[in-house]
Amino acid sequence: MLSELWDKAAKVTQAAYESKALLSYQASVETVTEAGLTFYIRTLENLGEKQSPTFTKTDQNSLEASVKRNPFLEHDSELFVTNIGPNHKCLLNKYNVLDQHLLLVTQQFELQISVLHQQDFNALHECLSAAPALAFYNGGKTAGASQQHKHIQLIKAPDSINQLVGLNPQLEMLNDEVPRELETLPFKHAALALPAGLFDPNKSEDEAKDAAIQLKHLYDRLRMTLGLDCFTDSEHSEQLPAYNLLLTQKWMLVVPRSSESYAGISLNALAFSGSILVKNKDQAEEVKKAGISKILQSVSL
Ligand code: B4P
Repeated sequence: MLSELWDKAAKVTQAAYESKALLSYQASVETVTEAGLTFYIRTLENLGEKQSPTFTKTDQNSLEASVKRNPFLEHDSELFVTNIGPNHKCLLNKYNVLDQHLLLVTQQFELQISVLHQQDFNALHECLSAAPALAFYNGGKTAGASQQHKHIQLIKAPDSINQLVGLNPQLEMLNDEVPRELETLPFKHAALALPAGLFDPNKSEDEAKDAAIQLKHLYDRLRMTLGLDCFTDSEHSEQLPAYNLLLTQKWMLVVPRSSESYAGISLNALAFSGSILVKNKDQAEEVKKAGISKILQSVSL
Protein backbone atom coordinates (compact mmCIF):
# COMPACT_ATOMS: atom_id res chain seq x y z
CA MET A 1 0.00 0.00 0.00
CA LEU A 2 2.78 2.40 1.02
CA SER A 3 4.35 2.67 -2.43
CA GLU A 4 0.94 2.93 -4.09
CA LEU A 5 -0.26 6.10 -2.32
CA TRP A 6 0.78 8.62 -4.96
CA ASP A 7 0.00 6.30 -7.91
CA LYS A 8 -3.48 5.92 -6.52
CA ALA A 9 -3.74 9.68 -5.97
CA ALA A 10 -2.75 10.26 -9.62
CA LYS A 11 -5.50 7.90 -10.85
CA VAL A 12 -8.15 9.49 -8.61
CA THR A 13 -6.96 12.94 -9.75
CA GLN A 14 -7.42 12.06 -13.42
CA ALA A 15 -10.96 10.80 -12.84
CA ALA A 16 -11.84 13.76 -10.59
CA TYR A 17 -10.63 16.23 -13.23
CA GLU A 18 -12.80 14.57 -15.83
CA SER A 19 -15.89 14.58 -13.61
CA LYS A 20 -15.11 18.14 -12.43
CA ALA A 21 -15.12 17.05 -8.78
CA LEU A 22 -11.62 18.57 -8.62
CA LEU A 23 -11.53 22.34 -9.15
CA SER A 24 -7.90 23.32 -9.59
CA TYR A 25 -6.75 26.92 -9.65
CA GLN A 26 -4.16 28.11 -12.16
CA ALA A 27 -1.46 30.37 -10.79
CA SER A 28 1.52 32.08 -12.37
CA VAL A 29 4.75 31.78 -10.39
CA GLU A 30 7.33 34.48 -9.85
CA THR A 31 10.62 33.80 -8.09
CA VAL A 32 11.77 36.54 -5.73
CA THR A 33 15.14 36.61 -3.98
CA GLU A 34 15.62 38.52 -0.74
CA ALA A 35 18.93 38.43 1.14
CA GLY A 36 19.85 35.06 -0.35
CA LEU A 37 16.41 33.54 0.36
CA THR A 38 14.24 32.17 -2.46
CA PHE A 39 10.52 32.85 -2.38
CA TYR A 40 7.77 32.00 -4.82
CA ILE A 41 4.82 34.34 -5.31
CA ARG A 42 1.87 32.49 -6.85
CA THR A 43 -0.74 34.76 -8.41
CA LEU A 44 -4.13 33.19 -9.10
CA GLU A 45 -5.27 33.52 -12.69
CA ASN A 46 -8.81 32.13 -12.84
CA LEU A 47 -10.27 33.26 -9.54
CA GLY A 48 -12.99 35.33 -11.21
CA GLU A 49 -14.39 32.27 -12.98
CA LYS A 50 -14.91 30.18 -9.86
CA GLN A 51 -16.89 30.61 -6.72
CA SER A 52 -15.38 28.21 -4.24
CA PRO A 53 -16.06 28.34 -0.52
CA THR A 54 -12.30 28.45 -0.13
CA PHE A 55 -12.02 31.96 -1.48
CA THR A 56 -15.31 33.24 -0.13
CA LYS A 57 -14.59 32.68 3.51
CA THR A 58 -17.50 33.00 5.87
CA ASP A 59 -17.60 33.15 9.65
CA GLN A 60 -15.67 30.13 10.86
CA ASN A 61 -16.16 30.84 14.52
CA SER A 62 -19.28 28.80 15.06
CA LEU A 63 -18.25 25.22 15.75
CA GLU A 64 -21.80 23.99 15.25
CA ALA A 65 -21.99 25.61 11.81
CA SER A 66 -18.60 24.24 10.87
CA VAL A 67 -19.52 20.66 11.78
CA LYS A 68 -22.72 20.97 9.74
CA ARG A 69 -20.93 22.04 6.58
CA ASN A 70 -17.91 19.85 7.21
CA PRO A 71 -16.63 18.62 3.79
CA PHE A 72 -14.35 16.02 5.37
CA LEU A 73 -16.74 14.02 7.57
CA GLU A 74 -18.95 13.02 4.68
CA HIS A 75 -16.41 13.60 1.95
CA ASP A 76 -17.00 13.76 -1.78
CA SER A 77 -16.48 10.11 -2.84
CA GLU A 78 -14.75 11.21 -6.04
CA LEU A 79 -11.98 12.83 -3.97
CA PHE A 80 -11.33 9.77 -1.80
CA VAL A 81 -7.87 8.23 -2.31
CA THR A 82 -7.44 5.66 0.46
CA ASN A 83 -7.71 4.97 4.16
CA ILE A 84 -4.48 5.34 6.16
CA GLY A 85 -4.41 3.11 9.25
CA PRO A 86 -7.55 2.79 11.38
CA ASN A 87 -8.11 6.51 12.06
CA HIS A 88 -7.36 8.52 8.91
CA LYS A 89 -8.25 8.86 5.26
CA CYS A 90 -6.56 10.61 2.35
CA LEU A 91 -8.63 12.93 0.14
CA LEU A 92 -7.65 15.08 -2.82
CA ASN A 93 -7.60 18.78 -2.01
CA LYS A 94 -10.67 19.89 -3.97
CA TYR A 95 -9.36 23.41 -4.65
CA ASN A 96 -5.69 22.74 -5.29
CA VAL A 97 -3.20 25.26 -6.61
CA LEU A 98 -0.24 22.89 -6.57
CA ASP A 99 -0.35 19.42 -8.15
CA GLN A 100 -0.47 16.21 -6.11
CA HIS A 101 -1.95 17.85 -3.02
CA LEU A 102 -3.56 15.50 -0.49
CA LEU A 103 -5.40 16.01 2.78
CA LEU A 104 -4.83 13.50 5.58
CA VAL A 105 -8.07 13.73 7.49
CA THR A 106 -9.24 12.07 10.72
CA GLN A 107 -12.12 9.60 10.21
CA GLN A 108 -13.96 11.03 13.23
CA PHE A 109 -14.39 14.73 13.87
CA GLU A 110 -11.51 16.21 15.84
CA LEU A 111 -10.75 19.90 16.20
CA GLN A 112 -7.99 21.38 14.07
CA ILE A 113 -6.85 23.39 17.10
CA SER A 114 -6.25 20.26 19.19
CA VAL A 115 -2.74 18.88 19.61
CA LEU A 116 -1.54 16.25 17.11
CA HIS A 117 -1.74 12.82 18.72
CA GLN A 118 0.33 9.69 18.27
CA GLN A 119 -2.22 8.25 15.86
CA ASP A 120 -1.87 11.38 13.67
CA PHE A 121 1.88 10.82 13.55
CA ASN A 122 1.41 7.12 12.74
CA ALA A 123 -0.62 8.12 9.68
CA LEU A 124 1.72 10.98 8.76
CA HIS A 125 4.74 8.69 9.04
CA GLU A 126 3.09 6.20 6.71
CA CYS A 127 2.36 8.87 4.09
CA LEU A 128 5.83 10.46 4.27
CA SER A 129 7.43 7.01 3.92
CA ALA A 130 5.66 6.54 0.57
CA ALA A 131 7.71 9.25 -1.20
CA PRO A 132 9.40 12.60 -0.47
CA ALA A 133 6.76 15.25 0.18
CA LEU A 134 6.11 18.47 2.05
CA ALA A 135 3.68 17.90 4.92
CA PHE A 136 2.10 20.84 6.71
CA TYR A 137 -0.51 21.70 9.29
CA ASN A 138 -2.40 24.93 9.86
CA GLY A 139 -3.02 24.78 13.61
CA GLY A 140 -6.02 27.05 14.03
CA LYS A 141 -7.71 29.91 12.22
CA THR A 142 -4.91 32.37 13.02
CA ALA A 143 -2.50 29.90 11.41
CA GLY A 144 -4.51 29.85 8.15
CA ALA A 145 -6.96 26.99 8.70
CA SER A 146 -10.44 27.45 7.27
CA GLN A 147 -11.73 23.96 8.05
CA GLN A 148 -12.10 23.00 11.71
CA HIS A 149 -11.97 19.23 11.12
CA LYS A 150 -8.44 17.98 11.78
CA HIS A 151 -6.41 17.62 8.57
CA ILE A 152 -2.71 17.48 7.78
CA GLN A 153 -1.79 18.35 4.18
CA LEU A 154 0.77 16.72 1.88
CA ILE A 155 2.24 17.88 -1.42
CA LYS A 156 4.43 15.44 -3.31
CA ALA A 157 7.94 16.80 -3.84
CA PRO A 158 9.10 17.35 -7.41
CA ASP A 159 12.52 15.92 -8.41
CA SER A 160 14.12 19.02 -6.93
CA ILE A 161 12.30 19.82 -3.68
CA ASN A 162 13.73 23.37 -3.79
CA GLN A 163 11.25 24.09 -6.58
CA LEU A 164 8.44 23.49 -4.10
CA VAL A 165 10.12 24.63 -0.89
CA GLY A 166 12.07 27.82 -1.56
CA LEU A 167 13.52 27.83 1.98
CA ASN A 168 14.62 24.18 1.77
CA PRO A 169 18.34 25.03 1.32
CA GLN A 170 18.33 26.87 4.69
CA LEU A 171 16.37 24.11 6.45
CA GLU A 172 18.62 21.39 5.05
CA MET A 173 21.54 23.06 6.86
CA LEU A 174 20.11 21.66 10.11
CA ASN A 175 22.16 18.69 11.20
CA ASP A 176 20.89 17.43 14.53
CA GLU A 177 17.75 16.87 16.57
CA VAL A 178 18.27 19.89 18.83
CA PRO A 179 15.60 22.59 18.31
CA ARG A 180 17.16 25.74 16.86
CA GLU A 181 16.18 29.09 15.48
CA LEU A 182 18.08 29.49 12.20
CA GLU A 183 19.62 32.96 11.86
CA THR A 184 18.98 32.82 8.13
CA LEU A 185 15.17 32.61 8.46
CA PRO A 186 13.41 35.93 9.09
CA PHE A 187 10.55 34.68 11.29
CA LYS A 188 10.09 33.25 14.78
CA HIS A 189 10.46 29.44 14.68
CA ALA A 190 12.06 26.32 16.05
CA ALA A 191 13.42 23.67 13.71
CA LEU A 192 15.45 20.47 13.79
CA ALA A 193 16.87 17.83 11.47
CA LEU A 194 15.05 14.50 11.43
CA PRO A 195 17.12 11.34 11.94
CA ALA A 196 18.39 9.75 8.72
CA GLY A 197 16.34 6.72 7.69
CA LEU A 198 13.28 7.72 9.71
CA PHE A 199 11.07 7.24 6.64
CA ASP A 200 12.81 4.18 5.20
CA PRO A 201 9.96 2.36 3.38
CA ASN A 202 11.53 -1.03 4.17
CA LYS A 203 10.97 -0.73 7.91
CA SER A 204 9.13 -3.57 9.64
CA GLU A 205 5.79 -2.77 11.25
CA ASP A 206 7.43 -2.43 14.69
CA GLU A 207 10.22 -0.24 13.34
CA ALA A 208 7.70 2.03 11.60
CA LYS A 209 5.75 2.30 14.85
CA ASP A 210 8.92 3.31 16.73
CA ALA A 211 9.75 5.88 14.03
CA ALA A 212 6.29 7.44 14.34
CA ILE A 213 6.75 7.67 18.13
CA GLN A 214 10.09 9.40 17.56
CA LEU A 215 8.44 11.82 15.10
CA LYS A 216 5.82 12.83 17.67
CA HIS A 217 8.48 13.20 20.34
CA LEU A 218 10.39 15.66 18.11
CA TYR A 219 7.17 17.61 17.38
CA ASP A 220 6.55 17.87 21.14
CA ARG A 221 10.13 19.03 21.64
CA LEU A 222 9.70 21.86 19.11
CA ARG A 223 6.37 22.86 20.64
CA MET A 224 7.85 22.98 24.13
CA THR A 225 10.80 25.06 22.91
CA LEU A 226 8.32 27.68 21.70
CA GLY A 227 6.06 27.40 24.75
CA LEU A 228 3.17 26.02 22.69
CA ASP A 229 1.45 24.18 25.53
CA CYS A 230 -2.03 22.67 25.54
CA PHE A 231 -4.66 24.66 27.41
CA THR A 232 -8.36 24.24 27.97
CA ASP A 233 -11.17 26.73 27.65
CA SER A 234 -14.80 26.57 28.67
CA GLU A 235 -15.93 25.09 25.33
CA HIS A 236 -13.12 22.76 24.27
CA SER A 237 -11.29 20.22 26.35
CA GLU A 238 -7.87 20.80 24.81
CA GLN A 239 -6.29 23.18 22.33
CA LEU A 240 -3.01 24.80 21.34
CA PRO A 241 -2.09 28.40 20.53
CA ALA A 242 -2.00 29.04 16.77
CA TYR A 243 1.01 27.55 14.97
CA ASN A 244 2.15 26.05 11.68
CA LEU A 245 3.98 22.75 11.39
CA LEU A 246 5.99 21.88 8.28
CA LEU A 247 8.12 18.83 7.60
CA THR A 248 9.85 16.86 4.88
CA GLN A 249 11.72 13.58 5.25
CA LYS A 250 14.72 15.66 6.42
CA TRP A 251 13.56 18.41 8.77
CA MET A 252 10.70 19.67 10.92
CA LEU A 253 9.74 23.32 11.50
CA VAL A 254 7.23 24.90 13.90
CA VAL A 255 6.16 28.55 13.61
CA PRO A 256 4.04 30.24 16.31
CA ARG A 257 1.48 32.62 14.80
CA SER A 258 0.24 36.02 15.91
CA SER A 259 -2.00 36.79 12.95
CA GLU A 260 -3.50 35.06 9.94
CA SER A 261 -2.89 37.72 7.32
CA TYR A 262 -0.85 40.70 6.24
CA ALA A 263 -2.77 43.58 4.61
CA GLY A 264 -5.61 41.22 3.76
CA ILE A 265 -3.33 38.53 2.28
CA SER A 266 -3.88 35.17 4.03
CA LEU A 267 -0.77 33.29 5.01
CA ASN A 268 -0.87 29.60 5.90
CA ALA A 269 1.95 27.11 6.58
CA LEU A 270 3.06 27.22 2.94
CA ALA A 271 4.19 30.82 3.42
CA PHE A 272 6.92 29.56 5.77
CA SER A 273 8.12 27.11 3.12
CA GLY A 274 8.69 30.21 0.98
CA SER A 275 5.44 30.21 -1.05
CA ILE A 276 3.03 33.15 -0.94
CA LEU A 277 -0.39 32.91 -2.61
CA VAL A 278 -2.06 36.11 -3.79
CA LYS A 279 -5.36 36.74 -5.56
CA ASN A 280 -4.20 39.28 -8.13
CA LYS A 281 -1.26 41.26 -9.51
CA ASP A 282 -1.90 44.20 -7.18
CA GLN A 283 -1.42 41.96 -4.17
CA ALA A 284 1.75 40.50 -5.72
CA GLU A 285 3.16 44.03 -6.08
CA GLU A 286 2.15 44.84 -2.50
CA VAL A 287 3.98 41.75 -1.22
CA LYS A 288 7.15 42.63 -3.11
CA LYS A 289 7.00 46.24 -1.95
CA ALA A 290 6.58 45.29 1.70
CA GLY A 291 9.23 42.55 1.51
CA ILE A 292 8.36 38.89 2.10
CA SER A 293 10.78 38.55 5.01
CA LYS A 294 9.11 41.45 6.79
CA ILE A 295 5.65 40.01 6.12
CA LEU A 296 6.58 36.59 7.50
CA GLN A 297 8.15 38.18 10.55
CA SER A 298 5.06 40.26 11.22
CA VAL A 299 2.68 37.27 11.38
CA SER A 300 4.95 34.94 13.34
CA LEU A 301 5.79 36.88 16.46
P1 B4P B 1 -7.09 24.66 5.67
O1 B4P B 1 -5.93 24.20 6.49
O2 B4P B 1 -8.38 24.79 6.41
O3 B4P B 1 -6.77 26.01 4.94
P2 B4P B 1 -5.80 26.35 3.71
O4 B4P B 1 -4.90 25.22 3.36
O5 B4P B 1 -5.13 27.65 4.03
O6 B4P B 1 -6.81 26.55 2.58
P3 B4P B 1 -8.08 27.48 2.67
O7 B4P B 1 -9.28 26.62 2.49
O8 B4P B 1 -8.03 28.37 3.87
O9 B4P B 1 -7.94 28.37 1.42
P4 B4P B 1 -6.78 29.35 0.97
O10 B4P B 1 -7.45 30.52 0.43
O11 B4P B 1 -5.75 29.56 2.05
O12 B4P B 1 -7.24 23.62 4.51
C1 B4P B 1 -8.47 23.26 4.03
C2 B4P B 1 -8.19 22.53 2.73
O13 B4P B 1 -9.34 21.80 2.35
C3 B4P B 1 -7.86 23.48 1.60
O14 B4P B 1 -6.73 22.98 0.92
C4 B4P B 1 -9.08 23.43 0.73
O15 B4P B 1 -8.74 23.63 -0.62
C5 B4P B 1 -9.59 22.03 0.99
N1 B4P B 1 -11.02 21.80 0.79
C6 B4P B 1 -12.04 22.66 1.01
N2 B4P B 1 -13.22 22.05 0.75
C7 B4P B 1 -12.94 20.78 0.35
C8 B4P B 1 -13.73 19.65 -0.07
N3 B4P B 1 -15.04 19.73 -0.17
N4 B4P B 1 -13.09 18.50 -0.37
C9 B4P B 1 -11.75 18.42 -0.30
N5 B4P B 1 -10.94 19.45 0.04
C10 B4P B 1 -11.54 20.62 0.38
O16 B4P B 1 -6.11 28.48 -0.16
C11 B4P B 1 -6.84 28.08 -1.29
C12 B4P B 1 -6.07 27.01 -1.99
O17 B4P B 1 -4.75 27.50 -2.26
C13 B4P B 1 -5.89 25.76 -1.15
O18 B4P B 1 -5.87 24.64 -1.98
C14 B4P B 1 -4.52 25.95 -0.54
O19 B4P B 1 -3.91 24.72 -0.26
C15 B4P B 1 -3.80 26.67 -1.65
N6 B4P B 1 -2.74 27.52 -1.12
C16 B4P B 1 -2.79 28.34 -0.06
N7 B4P B 1 -1.64 29.00 0.12
C17 B4P B 1 -0.81 28.57 -0.87
C18 B4P B 1 0.52 28.88 -1.21
N8 B4P B 1 1.23 29.75 -0.51
N9 B4P B 1 1.07 28.25 -2.27
C19 B4P B 1 0.35 27.37 -3.00
N10 B4P B 1 -0.92 27.04 -2.73
C20 B4P B 1 -1.51 27.64 -1.67
